[in-house]
Amino acid sequence: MNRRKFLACSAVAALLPKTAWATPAFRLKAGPVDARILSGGEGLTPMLGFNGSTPGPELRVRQGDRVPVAFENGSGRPSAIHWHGIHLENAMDGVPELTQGAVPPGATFRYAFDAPYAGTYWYHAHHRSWEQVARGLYGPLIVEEPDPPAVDRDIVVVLDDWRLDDAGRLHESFGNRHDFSHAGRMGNVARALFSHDTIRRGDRIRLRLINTATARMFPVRIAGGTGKVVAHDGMPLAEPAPLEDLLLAPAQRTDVILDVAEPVSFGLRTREGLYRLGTLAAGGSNPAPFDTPIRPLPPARTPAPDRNGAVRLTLVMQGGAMGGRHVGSDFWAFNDRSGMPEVPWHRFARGETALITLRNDTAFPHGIHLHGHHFHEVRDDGALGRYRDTTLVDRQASRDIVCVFDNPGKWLLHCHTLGHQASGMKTWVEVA
Ligand SMILES: [Cu+2]
Repeated sequence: MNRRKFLACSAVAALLPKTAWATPAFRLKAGPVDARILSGGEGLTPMLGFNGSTPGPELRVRQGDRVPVAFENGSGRPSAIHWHGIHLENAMDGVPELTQGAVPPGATFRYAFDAPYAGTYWYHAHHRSWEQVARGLYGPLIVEEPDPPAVDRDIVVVLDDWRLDDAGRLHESFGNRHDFSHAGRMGNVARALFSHDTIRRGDRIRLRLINTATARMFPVRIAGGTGKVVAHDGMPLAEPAPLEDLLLAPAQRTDVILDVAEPVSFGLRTREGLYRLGTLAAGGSNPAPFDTPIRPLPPARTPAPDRNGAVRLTLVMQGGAMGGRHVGSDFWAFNDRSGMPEVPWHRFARGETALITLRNDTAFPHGIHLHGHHFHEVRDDGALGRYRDTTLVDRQASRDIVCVFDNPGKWLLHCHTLGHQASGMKTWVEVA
């Protein structure tokens, strides 16, 4: 109930000329879909999706694969697709202001990129993203380890919210200035959507949580089993961490491995209590449950930072409601500058390490995303912490990150509250 399925995408090489692709290719056709967000008996929600569904199909590849994707734009508006978290070649990053032109309605754009690191990623529209992602143009992108951890089920859990009117249609308040200057477009319905929903008591399952919402932070409580957090933003933890309440900012992902004791429920923690996002019903029992400890995922071979030689930079988040300053026609700014500058905020030599202080001088939290790279969060004790592509900086707080800029090209750096990005909170860097 209340669960739409999004199906694994089949390889469709047969539909394309043999000479066009060396490996099986994916096809993503954007277009209108009718989504079942509300429970049965209530109306369908006209949205946009890929291959007939939102979320779009799960693209599942192996680490090191070349990933060709033909994007057919049947959405009726210009668009482009960003492959969030993948360290890919710059021309495939899907950012119309920076790396390509927007794909016109009816046209096809052929993406192709390598997937160097295993993990949980996602793809989403990056043109007028505050509207197109909210309309449903996104899906999961899973890069499997060469030797994946043994589990009974590998389940993608999309966390999202929607702003619906009484008839179940998307509220047409996209680009609302009040949303932009405050916390972004919040939905009035929130759910966890599962790629599979059959589990058994005694199963060991891998849960890949993805926050695809354009604005909502998801404080999530998982009940029904014991488990460990094994990765954030696709990147393995050196040691799995105890499963406690999670917090996912927009675009963040968390992988959990869980031993199922009973139905597994996902709750959104609110001031009014726990809001039910969804439940994996447990049918039957696994006759041979795992009795081994949950092991770390294989480590990613990522570049080692040179902290002694690091360039020091500060990026200050400014503006917004109650921000006490004007930033031109936009609401938000980085370092007194709103929107895309003509020149990059900083140019890095390829392989250069940077220590960047992200300082939030605003009254709202921001999840800051860097394209084409991951970076370490610096812990309070100064040690390198989680390795992420999107980091949450609380209101009136500051966070240091350490990044090795090893991927050449022009990379967007922006708030993933997409209305904040649209109204000023973005910039870019260049790696030469
Ligand atoms: Cu923001």
